Amino acid sequence: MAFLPLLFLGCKGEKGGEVTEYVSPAPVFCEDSAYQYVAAQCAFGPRVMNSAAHDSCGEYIASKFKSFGAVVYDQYADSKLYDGTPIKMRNIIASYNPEAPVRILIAGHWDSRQWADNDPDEKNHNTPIDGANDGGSSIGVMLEIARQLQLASDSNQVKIGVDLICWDAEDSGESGGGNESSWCLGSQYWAGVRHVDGYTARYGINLDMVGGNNTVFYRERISMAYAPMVVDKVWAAANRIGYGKFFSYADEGGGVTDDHVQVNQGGIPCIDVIGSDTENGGFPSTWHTMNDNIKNINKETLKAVGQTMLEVIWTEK
Ligand code: AHN
Ligand code: ZN
Repeated sequence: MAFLPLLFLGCKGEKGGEVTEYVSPAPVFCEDSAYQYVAAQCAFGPRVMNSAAHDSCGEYIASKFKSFGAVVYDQYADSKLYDGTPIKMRNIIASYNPEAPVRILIAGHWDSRQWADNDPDEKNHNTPIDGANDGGSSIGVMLEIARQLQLASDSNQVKIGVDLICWDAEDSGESGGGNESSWCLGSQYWAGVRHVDGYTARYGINLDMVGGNNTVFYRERISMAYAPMVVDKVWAAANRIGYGKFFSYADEGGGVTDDHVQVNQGGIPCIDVIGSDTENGGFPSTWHTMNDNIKNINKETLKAVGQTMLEVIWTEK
């Protein structure tokens, strides 16, 4: 019995060498906070273009980022939906260490779709959606990242620049395929006119539908074509810290027209972390339906993505 404590002094691997457990330098991502930020966005009502709920939620998002110590830039711009409707867009960019030359960007859209045109019930096809997952989840995760960037102890402060970009007008595109340029209007604008002259980043990670049930992330095709090293980096980070169940290496992912395409075309390698349904590998079952609401937000999914993002940020040199 007296020798028992010795068993805990060290761990020997198969070949007799010391095995040390991986200790991440990243802080702990709080999924309860992220969830609250998703709920807060949904409480404004659907964030559809040109609506009061949209504008109030934009104020909420910008003020939250400011309260977490970010330098916040606004990009206001006029655009038009595919049917010709004029819209007022606002991209919101929250920057940490704005002077740092090495930067990474994490992004997601904050608007929600004005038509539940994938709803099983046809009479909902012109009803706006809450976009809890489609829009809200990305911003919820980004707000919690911002809170952790501020909260980090003096000795664990991130030294690289981090930009959290909230795209507007991503989700007013024409469904059915074929009209690719009708989507992602906010990021299209930003790809041409940056929030800071000459802005660039080492790479980008776009988040889309990162808070649903039965969610898995596959290596999206366009990301693999433009930024395979970034895909490798993010999937390796997730798998290293125990989220391999969410970040799958299976060869399932198709290509998706999303905001990362614009960032890539703007010259910054960028991937899309976009949720797929574990059942059929397609878009989540709530996608563009009335069920995309706070009741169908899953904290475990928010945690897997949020903790992976902190891991990537805190291990970037
Ligand atoms: C298309 O349907 C062409 N793109 C989907 C991008 C998207 C919409 N992500 C969320 N909502
Ligand atoms: Zn959508």
